[in-house]
Amino acid sequence: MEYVLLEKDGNVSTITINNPKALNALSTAVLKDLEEAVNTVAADDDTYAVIITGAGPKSFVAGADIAEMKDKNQEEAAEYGAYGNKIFRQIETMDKPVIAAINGFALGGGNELAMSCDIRLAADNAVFGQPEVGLGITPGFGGTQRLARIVPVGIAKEIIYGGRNIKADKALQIGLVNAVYPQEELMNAAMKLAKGIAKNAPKAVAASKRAINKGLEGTMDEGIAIEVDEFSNCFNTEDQTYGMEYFLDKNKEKPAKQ
Ligand code: CO8
Repeated sequence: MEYVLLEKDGNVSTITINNPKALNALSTAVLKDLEEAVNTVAADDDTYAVIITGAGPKSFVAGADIAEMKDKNQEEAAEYGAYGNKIFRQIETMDKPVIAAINGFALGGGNELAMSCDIRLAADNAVFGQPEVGLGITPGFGGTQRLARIVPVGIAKEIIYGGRNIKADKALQIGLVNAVYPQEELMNAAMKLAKGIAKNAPKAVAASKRAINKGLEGTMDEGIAIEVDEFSNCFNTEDQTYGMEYFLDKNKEKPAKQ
């Protein structure tokens, strides 16, 4: 892959978007590599948690590639939007927790990529925004939908209609990110969180992700029914058998996770 680095540390895979000439903007070529990396980690049974970040000290992802987008017609724009959305939806729905480590600009498609991840951690130099209306378009990789679900709807509208960027401290205040770290500490913090999650039963973490995500799409009763399914299915896993046996009998040897 030319535009994405894929690394593995224990059970944690890190996807780094690397398009330095355009502050890691998402051209079709970058999206293709991102898709390949996402498919690879999604299919890797030994990856229990994933980190997505941007290469370099300045930018996570500065959005879709404006130079490439500029001359698209309506049909081509819809195709480009659908392609990005397909990849982001896969990140959102894959059976592994995904942490965005936001190391600088997260604008337009960059903020949308971060929002398709389960958890967002930011460096203190991070800048967030949906500047699309200034370019004469709406957000196109899910920004109108995800931002309005992650932060209060009035705040989402202010950010999207205003097209004004916000800094990391404001992103923390509105709940767009979980935490802000000094730039040089961001990746260690993301890895520590990922490894902490990866210590738990991966099937139970995946089931929790499905229950939360699917539950949020429906009523409370539907959500509870989804949780009952996911919870009871866990009783077919060795993680449950051994997890509970180990809790009750500390002399037992802890087995490898399923
Ligand atoms: N696309 C293409 N090139 C970019 C982008 C981008 N999004 N962002 C930066 N670059 C390029 C610049 O053109 C520049 O190239 P060059 O060196 O050849 O002149 C290089 O990266 C460095 O950028 P700057 O010189 O501008 O760096 P600054 O530090 O001065 O500014 C900013 C950094 C503030 C991040 C500035 O580059 C900027 O505003 N970038 C654009 C941000 C933006 O508007 N992003 C949203 C794009 S639209 C979008 O994401 C929609 C998603 C859904 C699309 C679906 C469509 C169907």
